Amino acid sequence: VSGPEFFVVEESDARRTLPVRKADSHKGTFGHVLVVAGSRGKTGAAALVAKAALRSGAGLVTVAARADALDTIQAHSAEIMGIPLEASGPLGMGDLDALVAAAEGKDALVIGPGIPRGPETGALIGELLSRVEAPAVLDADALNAVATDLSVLRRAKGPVVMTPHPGEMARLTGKSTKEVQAHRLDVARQFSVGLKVTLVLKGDRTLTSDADGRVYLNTTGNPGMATGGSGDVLSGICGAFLAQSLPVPSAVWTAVYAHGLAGDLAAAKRGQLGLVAGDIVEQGLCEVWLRWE
Ligand code: NPW
Ligand code: AMP
Ligand code: MG
Repeated sequence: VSGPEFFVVEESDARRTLPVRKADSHKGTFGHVLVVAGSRGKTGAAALVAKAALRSGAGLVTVAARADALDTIQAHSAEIMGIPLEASGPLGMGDLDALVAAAEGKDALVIGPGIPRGPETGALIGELLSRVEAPAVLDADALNAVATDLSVLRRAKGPVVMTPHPGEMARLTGKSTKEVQAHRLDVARQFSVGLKVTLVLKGDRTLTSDADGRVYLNTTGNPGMATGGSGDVLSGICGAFLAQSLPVPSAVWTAVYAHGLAGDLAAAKRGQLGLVAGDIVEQGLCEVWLRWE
């Protein structure tokens, strides 16, 4: 821990954040995550988010996706519940009522990995967040969707967490990926303070910057995690921690730490070349929890 506004997250910090599961707890105690993710051709993204959330202690996980993708998403895992979005094409205002209904009673939302994105998707996400109090994680194509008009996020009722990789951060800020990478700390801090969100700038040494400009540096993870779907796993872990009522930003920097450590433990079994995103969930996360229990 170094300086009043800059912290290096230690394993003991992350471990302390996690809730102890009391003997009389039940699935309702651990929250219900709504995952708005996946589409035909990108069903895996939604499955990875949902499985990561289930393996990170969420009580229940429901995926809302287009009907032509939902069966395939659910086929990845028996524990995933589903809500079909009956319209067709990219997500837009026509999906608002269904998503507001789906969000009712949910404790956290994860929006974005593999969603069908179109011209109305950003406005839809803004409108949804203006009607839902639960914390929301925006990742992947939800970030690309709101990038055209970030002001839609100012109406959000609950805490907003955004998890861009450097390419997505470039789209969010209008900078080049190279500029983002050259000034990671300043870019992350300026964005999170300006929009009053918790911003995770991913990559080697992921930074989590909170709405007050405190920045948390992560030291776990390895280049074996540079493989399709790794980020989708992180958004699922974040969603599970938020659904379990961990506050921002500690829910977020703990998720980042655990995700990287899971990647390190999975790489020790698979090798960095052999590592795939599903291994972070299946080979890594449970090892982290065992180590921390
Ligand atoms: P370059 O090439 O360096 O200029 P995109 P995506 C940059 C879903 N998925 N450092 C880099 O740019 C996702 O959830 C579905 C520097 C790279 O070419 C999304 O919804 C899967 N640059 C959708 O697909 C598994 C970096 O960004 C470009 C960087 C598209 O997501 C895969 C790629 O980013 C995937 O998760 C870094 N560390 N990281 C499934 N199984 O269904 C990234 N970049 O164009 O936003 O595409 O991230 O693949
Ligand atoms: P995404 O590009 O959205 O799939 O996210 C990739 C995930 O893998 C992020 O959590 C990154 O921090 C992580 N990752 C990718 N490359 C590296 C690396 N070289 N070192 C550590 N973590 C990485
Ligand atoms: Mg991603």
